[in-house]
Amino acid sequence: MSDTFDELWADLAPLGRHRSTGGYRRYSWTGADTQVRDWFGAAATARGLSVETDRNGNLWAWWGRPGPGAVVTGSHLDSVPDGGAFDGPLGVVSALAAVDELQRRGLRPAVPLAVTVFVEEEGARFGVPCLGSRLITGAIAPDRARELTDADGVTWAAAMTDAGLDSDRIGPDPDRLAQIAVFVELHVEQGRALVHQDAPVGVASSIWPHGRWRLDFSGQADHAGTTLLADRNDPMLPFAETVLAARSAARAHDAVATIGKVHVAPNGTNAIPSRVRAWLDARAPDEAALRAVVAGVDAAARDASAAHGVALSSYQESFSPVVDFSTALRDRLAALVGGDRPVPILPTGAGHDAGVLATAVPTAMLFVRNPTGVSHAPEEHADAADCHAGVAALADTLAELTGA
Ligand code: HGY
Ligand code: MN
Ligand code: MN
Ligand code: MN
Repeated sequence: MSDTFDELWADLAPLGRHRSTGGYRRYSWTGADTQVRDWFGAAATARGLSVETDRNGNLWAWWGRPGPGAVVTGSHLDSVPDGGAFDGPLGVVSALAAVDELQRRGLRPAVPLAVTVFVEEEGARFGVPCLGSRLITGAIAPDRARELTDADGVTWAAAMTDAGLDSDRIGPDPDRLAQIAVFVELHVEQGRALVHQDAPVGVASSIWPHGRWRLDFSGQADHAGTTLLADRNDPMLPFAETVLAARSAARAHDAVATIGKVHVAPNGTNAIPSRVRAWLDARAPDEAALRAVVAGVDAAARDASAAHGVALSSYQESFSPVVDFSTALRDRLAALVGGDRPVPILPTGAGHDAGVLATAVPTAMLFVRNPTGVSHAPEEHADAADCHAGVAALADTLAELTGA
């Protein structure tokens, strides 16, 4: 089993990696995305799986005819800017290696089994995370998805069309959801709980509620050298105060808040900006705390904008309610993969397609130990032995759930 995982991993690893940062830039419907989608299609076909693309651009590789009672496993291949190698791909590669393991054991699923790759999980190019799974479940309106744009103003519809798909067909896929008896996603842990509990594999209990908000601070562009301070309406000032306010609001509510993406216009050294556009990513253990964090940030942004004669407009771009995975399924997997050792059952602050699908079908997640906990960065890592333990756990899970 480990050799097929290692081979798959070695084939995928170079695709979409940036030579100077070592990070991944696998953005939906770009050349790098085409490379990894083609890699997946070839690897799945080589295993005798039949590959299809659904109306929303998600990939499905079937073992057996697609049909009701299906057990589905998979993740995503797209990345954040300069992301790590494991976030997403570990779930896809482990799923293919788990199919190899079932075949090596001479097992055949008694129900259809599918390996999936969901599009735009990170929302790195078009802004809304888990777009592919949100479209399937109806969590986002097709027209809104079609009109999402990237930094260059390219719409999801245009980019999808350029990739050879028909964006007119995107939208809810109830027939496909009706086929799914259970969905299991394996993912690298984005934290250090498994390190602290000295376990290679864990099971997810819940996903924190989280969301993304866009804040537009609009001021007056002017000359950096000739405009007196008293005459300025500089949007950079309320923006800066809002960044600090986000940190204190998060601390006050045992939450996390990040402003990691900013667009400054016109972005000139000697020009006071006309506009600063910033994105807030906020997450908390419960929705009341999350709402309190966002309200705190919004109030601070409004007060600071008024004080500097700057206009503020804010938009909620995405919101994900708390996800509590099915305890029966969660405990069944923990017993199955743990053997004689208890398996850690962990909450996470990271969003996943499994969290979106959990609104429609029974869903579970397996986590694989990440020695440093670092994620969304080139340093993200999982040791080979732990990756192989994850494949074995996923293979055991699929064997059990498919009645193989
Ligand atoms: O942002 C997240 O939580 C996930 O990595 N998409
Ligand atoms: Mn991620
Ligand atoms: Mn992920
Ligand atoms: Mn000049």
